[in-house]
Amino acid sequence: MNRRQVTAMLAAGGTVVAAGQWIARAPNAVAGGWATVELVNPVELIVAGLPTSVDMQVLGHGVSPFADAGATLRLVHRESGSETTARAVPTAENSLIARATITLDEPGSYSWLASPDGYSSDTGTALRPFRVVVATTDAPLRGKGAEDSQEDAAAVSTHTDILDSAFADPLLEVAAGATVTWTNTSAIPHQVVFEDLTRDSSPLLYEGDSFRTAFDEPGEYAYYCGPHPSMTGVVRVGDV
Ligand SMILES: [Cu+2]
Repeated sequence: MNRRQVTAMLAAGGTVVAAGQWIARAPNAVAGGWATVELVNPVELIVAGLPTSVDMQVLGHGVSPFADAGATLRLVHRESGSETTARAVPTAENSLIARATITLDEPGSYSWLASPDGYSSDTGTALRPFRVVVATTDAPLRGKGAEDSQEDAAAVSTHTDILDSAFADPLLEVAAGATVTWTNTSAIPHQVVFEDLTRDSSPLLYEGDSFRTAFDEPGEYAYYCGPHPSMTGVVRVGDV
């Protein structure tokens, strides 16, 4: 199956072939279209054990806020893989803001997925990871650039595009240590969300935006587009 056929199939139905398998996804039900979740304020640090309110908006087609829309949040502690769930609910009738109160006791780094109402709880918009810290700690926080500095300049890098309704290379085979860069060449916002939430997902990528990440460990890394979960792909890492 070539790219054009995949694109046509997506337009017709909402299943896509990835790594030789047919994968069915729940349809997006928010007002019959697709939706993303955007935080009103970024979350960088949360203090362990302290209930923290987080405000967000559910955006139709990545743009228009829905009134009275909520979201289910899945928070994954990246070091242990343990999961916590929370609900974001509208702050008032006709409110464009949904608020969640989350309490996390385990310090460390967290990935989180916000699934707008109507999305299955295992798909949704991946939000930027944040850290949970103990209030009394003297330990310096790990700097934001730590991951960049570990990058091996000699590692192979691969580039691929995101099209209107498909990943241009749904199966990418790379050597261990390679860096993959996705660029959204479409006017439609897309996202690269790994099914393994302990991995970094991209923010929402607008036209021309790129996201890159390194794959050090051999294996198969399945991903999908947050707003359009029927768009899927796999990065196969190993000796190829
Ligand atoms: Cu998309």
